[in-house]
Amino acid sequence: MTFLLDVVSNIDASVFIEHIYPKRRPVILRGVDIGQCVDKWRSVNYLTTKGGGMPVKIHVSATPQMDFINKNFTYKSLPFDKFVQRASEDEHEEFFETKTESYYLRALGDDPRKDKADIHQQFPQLADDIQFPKFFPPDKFFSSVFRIASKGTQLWTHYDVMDNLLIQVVGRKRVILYSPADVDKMYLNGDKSEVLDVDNPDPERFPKFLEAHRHEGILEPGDILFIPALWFHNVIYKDYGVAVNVFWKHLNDSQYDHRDIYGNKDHVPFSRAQQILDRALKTLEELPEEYQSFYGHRLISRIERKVLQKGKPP
Ligand SMILES: O=C(O)CCC(=O)C(=O)O
Repeated sequence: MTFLLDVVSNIDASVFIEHIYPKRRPVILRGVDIGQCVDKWRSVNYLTTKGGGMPVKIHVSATPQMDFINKNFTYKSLPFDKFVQRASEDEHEEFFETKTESYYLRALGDDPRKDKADIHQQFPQLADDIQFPKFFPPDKFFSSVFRIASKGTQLWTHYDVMDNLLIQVVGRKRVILYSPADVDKMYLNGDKSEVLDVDNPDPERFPKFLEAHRHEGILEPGDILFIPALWFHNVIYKDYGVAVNVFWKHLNDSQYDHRDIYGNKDHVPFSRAQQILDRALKTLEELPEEYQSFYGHRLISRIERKVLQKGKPP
């Protein structure tokens, strides 16, 4: 079943905070002032000249549908200006594998092993062009991530643990989201879904995915998509595209893994619960197999009863 994402126009911070944020549902926000980037960054020449030649690590793939689980792409490094030039064109004079290869930048921090991405740190020459809406307290800010890709690039379906404003600056983007309530239909491998082709999922391999509710919309330049933590999302760049997303913390600091730099490491209580479960399952191995199965089902029933009592996420 497909639902269209709600589009809400010209709202200010108080409407977002009081009426939209508490619902914890994705929504497209149109007409919010994000600064001059929408006009300025439309020009590839402006972006390359201002952005300069700092090396950036990018994903390069012969096919536009990028697959993180089977890694059908390679990581390469290019100067930022060269990368933007290539991402903005359909065919490349210089290339790594094929002249129609796709490029994707997910900007990293200064030290990619330790630091979070922050557009003000890595791209200060461009950062002043974009204004982030004041929709959350500054001390809850986590990271701001430059995302630039070739036309047609599709990013695998995944969830993040932070709340997210995906600010679309250049080009149109199709976004598809699935509620956390559909987690058991997503065929997860960590934070990523194994269902690569969300438009034509293999019914033999992924029968339950067909029952997931799909929430779909098109982002136009200047739109912002609010993606609440744990909502699965998949994007297709309908054009060469430039976006910045801002992650922030909805929960207390202590519930996030302090080693997380991407905003996708599971919450600390869940990681602890998983370790405890591993120990519980190991303990059951003291019994013969058919007893393990019996008590395993009792554990599942307990978890189901407990989770159902808490109500379903949106
Ligand atoms: O628009 C993109 O490139 C991907 C967005 C995304 O995955 C995110 O903001 O978490």
